[in-house]
Amino acid sequence: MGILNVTPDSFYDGGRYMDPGQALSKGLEMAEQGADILDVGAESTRPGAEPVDPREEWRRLGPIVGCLAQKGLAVSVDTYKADVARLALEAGAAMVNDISGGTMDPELPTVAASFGAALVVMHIRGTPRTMQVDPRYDDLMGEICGFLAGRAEAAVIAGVAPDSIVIDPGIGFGKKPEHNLEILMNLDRLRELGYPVLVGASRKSFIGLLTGEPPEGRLAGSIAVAAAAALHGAELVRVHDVRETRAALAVADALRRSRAVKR
Ligand code: HH2
Repeated sequence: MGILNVTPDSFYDGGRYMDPGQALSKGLEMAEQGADILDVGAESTRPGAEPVDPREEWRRLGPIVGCLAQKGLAVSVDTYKADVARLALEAGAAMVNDISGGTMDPELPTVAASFGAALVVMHIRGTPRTMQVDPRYDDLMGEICGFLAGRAEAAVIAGVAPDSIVIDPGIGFGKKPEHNLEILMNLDRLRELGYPVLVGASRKSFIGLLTGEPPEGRLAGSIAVAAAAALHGAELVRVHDVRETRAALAVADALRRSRAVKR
């Protein structure tokens, strides 16, 4: 899943794709490099971010979602707002990526269901504005699995087909660096819920803490995390750098398959 943020303030690609022409070129480039899904977002959800008005969100998204979908590409819209999701699905998006797991706008799963769209159900603790204020867990994996199981069930009750649901532990969304590492090493717990697992760790700050690099210097660390996530059971990874990640995943996938070979 290639990331395309049409925002002025995303933590890595903010301000680069506000011009629809540039956004479109980036989307097409990622598709050529091997992205199976293009995840287009118009509100940064980095720690401390403030919500964007839904009309402004759609003003940014509209030209991009429609154009990419018309080219036959699988477009995901990164929004937690049902009204924005509806407009994107009408314009041809095939997936809604909801960082709140349906908790911020309970109508969102119903909207996804009415279009027969795929739905990413992500775990978050709090809101982007508050989530990194000393997050604590008694049982990290148990609490994330409980949340995702409940939210996926709510989506199914709203009419989303179970095989259209993807779950995501929400790396960096109400998590300390050590939480992110523990999640990445325990993805098999999430797989037990029976849904494909998505991991989005690309260029996030815990990688910077490990490598000492700013977002611009976190490519190598991000590739290491994507490969590790794939080896531990992630079926999808959400990344800024499609070509490099594709190559790493080809190797990780070969390694994973060879584990299954019995001699
Ligand atoms: N991370 C971000 C945004 N959306 N969606 C899912 N499913 N999983 C994630 O981990 C995830 C997400 C944050 O990253 P990014 O879009 O690069 O930055 P920003 O929120 O600043 O736009």
